[in-house]
Amino acid sequence: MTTTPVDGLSGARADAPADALTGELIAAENAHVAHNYHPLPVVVARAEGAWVTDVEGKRYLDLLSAYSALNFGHRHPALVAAAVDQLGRVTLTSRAFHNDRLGPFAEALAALCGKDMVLPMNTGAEAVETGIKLARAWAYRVKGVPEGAATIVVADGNFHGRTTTIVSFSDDPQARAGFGPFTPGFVSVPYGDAEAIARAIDENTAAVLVEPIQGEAGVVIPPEGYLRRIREICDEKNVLFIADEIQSGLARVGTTFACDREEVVPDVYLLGKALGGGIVPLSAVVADAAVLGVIRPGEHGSTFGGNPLACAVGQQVVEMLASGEFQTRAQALGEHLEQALQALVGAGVTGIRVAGLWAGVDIDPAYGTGREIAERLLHRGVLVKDTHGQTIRIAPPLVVRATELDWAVEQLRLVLAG
Ligand code: IF1
Repeated sequence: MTTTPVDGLSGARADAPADALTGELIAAENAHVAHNYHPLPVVVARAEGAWVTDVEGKRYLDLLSAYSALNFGHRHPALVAAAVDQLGRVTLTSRAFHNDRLGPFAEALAALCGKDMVLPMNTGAEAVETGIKLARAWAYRVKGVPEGAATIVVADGNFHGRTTTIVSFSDDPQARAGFGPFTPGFVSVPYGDAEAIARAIDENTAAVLVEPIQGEAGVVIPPEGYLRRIREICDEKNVLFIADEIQSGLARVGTTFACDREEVVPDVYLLGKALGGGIVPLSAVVADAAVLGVIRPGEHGSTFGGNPLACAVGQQVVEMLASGEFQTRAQALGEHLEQALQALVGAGVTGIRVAGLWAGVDIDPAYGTGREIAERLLHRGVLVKDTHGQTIRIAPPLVVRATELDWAVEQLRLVLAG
């Protein structure tokens, strides 16, 4: 775990950038915000489309999209309009009462997923936690697993959020150290190996929970047929297939869902991030009534879950996905990006993995760490995030232009060329 030395007096990072206002704002953050992140030394003040502007007026091409929460770009006009319109009506009722946005949003989202029902939450982790509780309740009330005995099969290298139950089945020491004791009831098997899943399933297994493409692990794409085989295994063994599409979903990989790449429909979709349009936190668990119907009044919920402001934005997101234009753009731009990145393999890049407009780029250690490359790219006006040491993730807003991608890859080539 790398920590940048923080000056106890000013709180400024030892690597605080030269610009005074940037330095002041970072110092204030260091003094008053928990150090649970190590951000790049840039302070964003404005953003539009694929570009952000920092407090010094410098512009950067955003290739992270807030980890794919900004698939539609910063402040997409249609999404801002939906939010502003709803701000003038009602923003929060709680689910103690109905509101006029939740039903239409849930109907539209369920239709997009080819399912019956939606349980609305706020963050991705809440959707994952809801999926875990749903799978267990379904196991006890439908499958007949003895109460308290349900297990869920997960994959090594997973990332599903930061709650204590979720990190209970993480194999990342940094995500777990210091946060035990952990929640039992999870069995982890190698990612990409469907037969390992089959072997891990027994009579108490409620569900299989996987990312169709692993994000935090560095855009790890499973072998062709992996998702289809999970579908078959879950059908054979009466186990729920839960797909965490919180990062891979909503057009990011060139299809509405990553599961669509293998024409697979999971029993449960976990959605989040871009569902809120990059404006509000919005997540959802989407399934048929035969599954979601097991949750009874008073058994689960959230103060903001299903609030009218989030539902208004979420319904606009669903509408924007209905045409397929963002999916088509992601696929076409992803192919363009892959071609450009391929030219760097052997020249500072040791490997690339691309699915739609989502790439993992492995940096040759001789050229620096992922973090060092990200810092050098920052100074060239490109924002990326490193992961697991040597990999940088590239996930531009789907509104990015091909010429902007070319420019960004050229900046990477120049950084690697030293
Ligand atoms: C952080 C990672 C990405 C997710 C999947 C659930 C969640 C996430 C597949 C939880 C969230 C975020 C969390 C954020 C950074 C980012 C991340 F690096 F942490 F792992 F994208 F890869 N399922 N991922 O990717 O959703 O509760 O955050 O809304 O925690 O640093 P959330």
